[in-house]
Amino acid sequence: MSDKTDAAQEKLVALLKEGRSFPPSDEFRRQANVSDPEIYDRARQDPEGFWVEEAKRLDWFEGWNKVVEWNVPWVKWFIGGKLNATCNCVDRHVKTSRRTKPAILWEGEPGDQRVLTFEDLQKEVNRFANALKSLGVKKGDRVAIYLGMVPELAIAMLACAKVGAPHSIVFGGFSADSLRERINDAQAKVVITGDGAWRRGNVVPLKANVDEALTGTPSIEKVVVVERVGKVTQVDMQPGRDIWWHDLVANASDQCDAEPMDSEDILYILYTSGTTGKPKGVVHTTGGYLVGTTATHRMIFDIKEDDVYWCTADIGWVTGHSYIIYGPLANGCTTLMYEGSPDYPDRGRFWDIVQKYKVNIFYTAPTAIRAFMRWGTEWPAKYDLSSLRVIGSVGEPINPEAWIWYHQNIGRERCPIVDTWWQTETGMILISPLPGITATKPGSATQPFPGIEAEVLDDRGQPVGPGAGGYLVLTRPWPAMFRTIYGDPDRFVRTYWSRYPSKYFTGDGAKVDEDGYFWLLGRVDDVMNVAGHRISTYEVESALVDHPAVAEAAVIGKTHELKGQGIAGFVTLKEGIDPSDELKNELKQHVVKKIGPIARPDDIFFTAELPKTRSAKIMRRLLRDIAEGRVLGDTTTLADPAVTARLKRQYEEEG
Ligand code: 7RM
Repeated sequence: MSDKTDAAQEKLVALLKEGRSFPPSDEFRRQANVSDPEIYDRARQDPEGFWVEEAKRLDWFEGWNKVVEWNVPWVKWFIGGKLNATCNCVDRHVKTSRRTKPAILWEGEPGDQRVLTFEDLQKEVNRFANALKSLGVKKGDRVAIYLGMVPELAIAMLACAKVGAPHSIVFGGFSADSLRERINDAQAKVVITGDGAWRRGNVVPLKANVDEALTGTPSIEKVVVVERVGKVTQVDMQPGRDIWWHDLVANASDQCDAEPMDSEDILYILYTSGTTGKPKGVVHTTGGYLVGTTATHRMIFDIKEDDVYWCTADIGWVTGHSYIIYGPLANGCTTLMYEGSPDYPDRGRFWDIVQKYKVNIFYTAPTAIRAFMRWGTEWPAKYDLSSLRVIGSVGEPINPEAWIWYHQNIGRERCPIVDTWWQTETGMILISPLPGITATKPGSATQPFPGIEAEVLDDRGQPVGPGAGGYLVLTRPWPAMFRTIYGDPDRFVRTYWSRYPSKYFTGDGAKVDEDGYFWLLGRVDDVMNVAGHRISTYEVESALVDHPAVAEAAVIGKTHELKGQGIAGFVTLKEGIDPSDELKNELKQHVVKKIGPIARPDDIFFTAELPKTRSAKIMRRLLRDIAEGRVLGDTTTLADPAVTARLKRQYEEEG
């Protein structure tokens, strides 16, 4: 970082300490989609009316006869309404002047490019929808998708939605074991994958992983394989089961009628980590989800007809579902999909893409922003970023320093920053600025979106006062909320609706300041947030204990400069096994094998014993204190306090 920007940043950080906020400029406000704060009162007084207005912007085959029904925790929205998500994201735009407008701008990793207009997209989606039908996929059948960021991923999702088959997308960075578990939980009939995916010039062997996963997935009948990496990889096609995408669509018609879906029919299932080892299949339905994602996308990102919008997430996560595909396309917006990494071929790659496509709205994660900061201001400085109008952040709390850096070096002190809080479960953004209204404060996601009611409660369910920490809950239903955990309604009730009666428990800590602004404080459960990815401590522990050398393991999230949290594992070995650096690496690799590279522990620490309560529960809180170099918290419930004291000394010595 140059001295000049250092000084500028220091000045801004000093201003922050005085509680400075950043109101939208008059210029921005004048052109904003939403600029009148009365929207908040209007939505509070008549939330149903507010959402109905948004729902009317979509195309429905049949209207609803009731807006919402809430038998806590079971909710339904737009009851009796019939629609199809793909008709809304694609077909309806083809009937307008958007027909020849780019729907998807695709930038591939090795410099490949593809532009799909809404009409192109419609044809591709219809062909693949017909192909799915030819494989026997019918309304209600689950389809697993395990692909990199290629256009076929978007096409496959929209084709599933067109025929009414819920998709279950599994991030391409997950292992064969993780894929198998998700396929089996959803009882998927078909899996769509690729011969491989590009990652920094290397190939991720998607098809080989699928073959391994499919050794134990009786529900799978067919595998569709997209050719992406070609000759550089060898794939085995199993006759009768595996079909190339291009062969399948070669003779498929580009005409396909949409399946009319009930508002409450499942649009997709997406697995996310919880506090146990088993991932949860978050269920999203059609009507409310589309209303919620479309409205938030239009208002929060201030979308205009000719905008180029780029969300850098992978479609394997919810951010990609809601804010690369469904929200943007339902708004008829041009959405950019990038296959590669931010630092390949060099650290200017993102800014090169912004310049090349004249990106207007850019939405990324704090972990990426921290990496940009470390790489230095010279990278963005080389590029013309003047097309940018709104920039966003999602995935974890953004530290004020990173916020300021983003504001100065990417937003060039001109673009409002929207720090958007939400979850896989919420389906849509729930806490965020409206860029034409809200004065932002670096590090705060600011205020609940119109129609959303949030509270911060203490252990007894009482709202905490300004500035005090507590648990974030949501007290009213919103249209895009998840409806259940696939196949496990009890877990849905237990995890989210039992802590406080009639209130949705988010699992996040938060505080509210004197101005009513929300400050998110991170997870309060055993879920880690590693570079914006949700990973449960228990999943990693299970993977470690699965290794024959390991007797017991405790895993914690440890503050990490770039990733927000890194993964630290405290491991006790079986009798007669000697600790070694080779074994550490082997254990890390074992976790990669079991879960995927995103769960690779940063540190493994061997210990003879773990701190436990008298009822034999591992006290991760104390392990966190040790790993962060803090004074140990309350140790009165420990079975043997000497174990912890010894461990702390050993940790400090070994560093
Ligand atoms: C969209 C997404 C959800 C968890 C959530 C939080 C954290 C997400 C923010 C944030 C502070 C934000 N879905 N989180 N956004 N924390 N400020 N703007 O990330 O299901 O993968 O994760 O992420 O802890 O509970 S997710």
